[in-house]
Order: sequence, then C-alpha cells, then structure tokens
Amino acid sequence: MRKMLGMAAAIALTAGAATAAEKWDMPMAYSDSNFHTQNGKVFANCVRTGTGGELDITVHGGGSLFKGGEIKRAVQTGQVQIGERLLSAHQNEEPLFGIDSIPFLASSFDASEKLFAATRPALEGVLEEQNLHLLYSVPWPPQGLYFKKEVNEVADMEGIKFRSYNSATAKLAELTGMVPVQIEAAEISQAFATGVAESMISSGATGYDRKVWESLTHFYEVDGWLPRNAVMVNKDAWDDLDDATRNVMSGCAELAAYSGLWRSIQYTDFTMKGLADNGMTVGKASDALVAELQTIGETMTADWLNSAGEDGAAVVEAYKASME
Ligand code: PCA
Repeated sequence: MRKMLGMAAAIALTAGAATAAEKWDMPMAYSDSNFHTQNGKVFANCVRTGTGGELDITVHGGGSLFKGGEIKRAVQTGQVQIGERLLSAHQNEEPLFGIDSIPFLASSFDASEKLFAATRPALEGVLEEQNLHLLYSVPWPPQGLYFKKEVNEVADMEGIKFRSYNSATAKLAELTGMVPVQIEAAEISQAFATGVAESMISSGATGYDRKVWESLTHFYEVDGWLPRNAVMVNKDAWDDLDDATRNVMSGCAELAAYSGLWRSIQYTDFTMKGLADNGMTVGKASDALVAELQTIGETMTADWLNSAGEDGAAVVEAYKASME
C-alpha cells in the first residue's frame, strides 16, 4: 500500500512537471493604451486560451521591459522569446525593413496591406537569417506632420527640430531643411515639453497617446505612408515548441493581424477628433506642401531602390501589380 501511494505520488509529480505552463515575456514599445499594445494582449490571451494555459505570454507595454530600440536584438539573442518592433527603425541592417516608410509608395490601409503581402515572403527569409520568426504585422495609421506653428510649404520648416523614429524620417527632415533628432515614442512628450524637439511626422494615434497638444498646435494630414509593427519570435524558441502550440500561435497571429488592422482604422478618426477636441488645429496639408513632399518622396523612392537592389525592385513590382 505504502509503495503504491509512493508510485501514485511520483506519477502525479511527473505529470505536474510535464504540464507546467511555459512563461514567455513579450516587450512592446508603445503605451498600454495604444491599440498595438491592446492587440498584443488579445493575442497573448488567444495563445493562453488556445493552449489551455500551457503557453503563458506576459505583455510588457510602454518600453517597460526593453525600450523600442532594444527589442529586436533582445528577441534575436533570446533575452526574451517574443516581442514587437517597428521594423523600419532597422533599415540600416536591411533595406527591406524600410519599405513601409517610403513616402507615398503605399499611403492607404489597402495599399499598406498589399505592400506587406508582396513583401512578406522576402521579409520572412531575411528575418529567419536573423534568428527571427515573423508572426504578424499591423500598420500604424497614415502619417501626418505635427508642428507648433502654421506651416504651408517646405520653406516654413527651415531649421525646426524634428523628432524622427527611423532613417526615412531623419532623411525627410534633412530634405526639408529641418534638424532630425531620433526619439522613441515613449519619450516624446518630454522631448516636446523641454524643446528638444518641436515637430514630428507620425500618426494621430501617437500624438493622441502622448498628449502632444500640451506642446504642439497643428496636425497636418499628409497620408505619407503607414509604417508597420512586426511581432516576432526567437527562432530557437519557436523551433522548440510542439506542432500543436505552433498551430495555435499561427492561428492567433492571423487573428491579431485582422483585429490590429481593424483597430488601426478605427483609431484613425477617433484620435484625429481627439487632437481637435484638445485644441489642436487638424486638417489636410496644403496642396503646395503635399506637392513638395511628393517630389521629396520620388527622391527617397529612387534612393531606396538603389540600396535595395534587384530583390527590392522585384517586391515593388509585385506590389504595383497587385494594385492594378
Ligand atoms: N507612431 C510611431 C511610429 C509611427 C507612428 O504612427 C512613432 O511615432 O514612434
């Protein structure tokens, strides 16, 4: 009898160990209230539910675990198993990462989705070489210009300190006579309050999340491009999962791509109204300004195509064909 009890206890222990939940951390750079972070939490819940609690992902928003600029490396090196990053901020590593930030190449939600679909096969290959498995990607709302004064043409931007978030936005600043300073979204309220920066190009979403009306006065809709966040898993961690868990994650990722897109679309009008309700002047950029920016966009497109070679050109061709 004693022996039997002992065996039963041993079996129970083994079973307990085999089903102990695996815990993953998921750093995200944007505030907890931001729609990407909210969507990431829904994704984590989906995985928790789908695996019966065996894979338990904790989302850390607002850059609290790793700052935006550190997240990609942290996932690559296995410091964390999964994370979300604005890939265009890593264009210096690989031109393809910056394809979503070429001014006026894809400037609507529909175009952004088509550009991503055309980019995805090549992008997955590049990420895999960096020990990353791509799960899903969600666009930010269209990008517009923020200032603390009225701006009607590029000449009005001369010498302004401009907050950039990737090399494309830094380049845009240079080509418009502004002075770029790279700052993560989590830090922009302070940067504007202290005068380190006095303008930026971003979505209504980020202006709203960071309450930029405390320092800035104008938002000009430009619809320049829709940069995207990508959720990526460390490839070793991915390979270690069993098939059933990988299937759940892929299913939840597909769902998150749809719900994230939907949230982004909904948040666009909501946040634009929010900026106006808080006293900002919100409206379309002047035709003259848009025309000047389009010319700059052509220069930047040519530069990007030069840097991205044949593979980049093939992706752009595939995208253009899908838009016809
Ligand atoms: N918000 C992010 C990236 C693009 C956007 O709309 C930011 O400003 O950092």
